[in-house]
Amino acid sequence: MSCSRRTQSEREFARALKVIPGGVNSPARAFGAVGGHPLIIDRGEGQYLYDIDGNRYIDFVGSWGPHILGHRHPRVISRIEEALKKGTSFGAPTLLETELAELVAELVPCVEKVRMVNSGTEAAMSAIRLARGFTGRDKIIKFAGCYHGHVDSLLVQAGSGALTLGTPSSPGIPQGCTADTVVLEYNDLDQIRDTFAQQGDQIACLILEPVVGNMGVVLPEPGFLETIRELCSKNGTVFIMDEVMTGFRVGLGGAQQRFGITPDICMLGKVIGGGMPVGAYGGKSEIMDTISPVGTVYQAGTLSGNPIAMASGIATLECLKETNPYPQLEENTQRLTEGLRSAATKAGSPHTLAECGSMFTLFFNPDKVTNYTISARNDVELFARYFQGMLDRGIYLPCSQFEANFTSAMMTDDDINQTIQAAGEVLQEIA
Ligand code: HOZ
Repeated sequence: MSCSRRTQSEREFARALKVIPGGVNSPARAFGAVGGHPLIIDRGEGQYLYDIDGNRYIDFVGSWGPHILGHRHPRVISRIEEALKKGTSFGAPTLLETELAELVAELVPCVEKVRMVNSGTEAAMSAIRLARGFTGRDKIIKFAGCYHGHVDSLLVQAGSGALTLGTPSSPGIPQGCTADTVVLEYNDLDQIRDTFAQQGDQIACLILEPVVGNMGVVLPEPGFLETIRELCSKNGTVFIMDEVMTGFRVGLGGAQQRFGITPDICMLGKVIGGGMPVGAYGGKSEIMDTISPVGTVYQAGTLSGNPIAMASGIATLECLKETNPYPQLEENTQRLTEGLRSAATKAGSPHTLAECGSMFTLFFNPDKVTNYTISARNDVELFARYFQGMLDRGIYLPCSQFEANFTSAMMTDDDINQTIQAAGEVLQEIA
């Protein structure tokens, strides 16, 4: 299938540019690193996206993670429709909020209590404030290449769009906001041990992505999460896992269940909203009860726990719980990455592949990517050519070498074969 006719998207993007900065409502979508213009999407159905020119694409973005069940899953849509009949927002408690909170507490190991917000950024901002309020300390540890939304204190050597667009730290953030942020290299245990030895009693929290999805997929090396758990417990530091991407994605109980390491607090987003704007942070009651109105750490939101978003999240988590698509998802993803690996080897492209559950990255880098320094050496020009070649063949990938690819439960053998075949052609072409 050739999808080179994208004239309507081009025209409509030019129109958007006049009234929206960069034509997009989030910079990661702008195609800045790959050239050309974004597709303007008309609709999604299962594993496919359709642009306004009528082209169909196999979707490996899945709205950057939420659509593990594919687009417009019938159970999700019908639950949303049911909720819509009752009203869109009340600013008062509903049964749906308790129902989703109960599901999250049942499925996610660290969660005893959970607070719903509207995005991953909001969850990160609130979790950091909570940890500081709970411990009475100011310092936080984050890792280079991890991305936790556009929170001021965390937008330092950040991944995702910040890394893609070459601005891993942003103007507009007063120096004071990041003065208490200690940035360390992912997977470097010596650095972490030294930092705790020197300032352990001042560190409110350590925040990380347990499997990084925002400098491409980077896995924790054996012992990394275990040692962090130990050091945090010993030093009275709140261990925050950012499971916005990995939650309900690398397994029903997220990365914390997969690796058997329980943080004190975790952040959730993406899959928990089933495609609606939801974020959440939850953990031990002892810590969560520091939040207002039980405690004094303030955090609020007019649309938090929105009934339509809750309905979408409940349907998604119930469906995941009942159907357990994870083994199949993992098998499909492995078959795909094996195919990509042999296509890249055959074409002589410098590459490594990383995968976890239904997340993966084909790195244009001959070295195993274990941290930000190595990921920064990826051949982004080669990636841009690969991306465009795949798009022309009806395969929609994240428009950045530094974002995770996601498979969905709707993908068939044919979709996987078609993707491997396309990659083989493109990699030969650009070699
Ligand atoms: N946070 C997303 C990437 N890791 C980007 C979201 C978007 O631009 O839509």
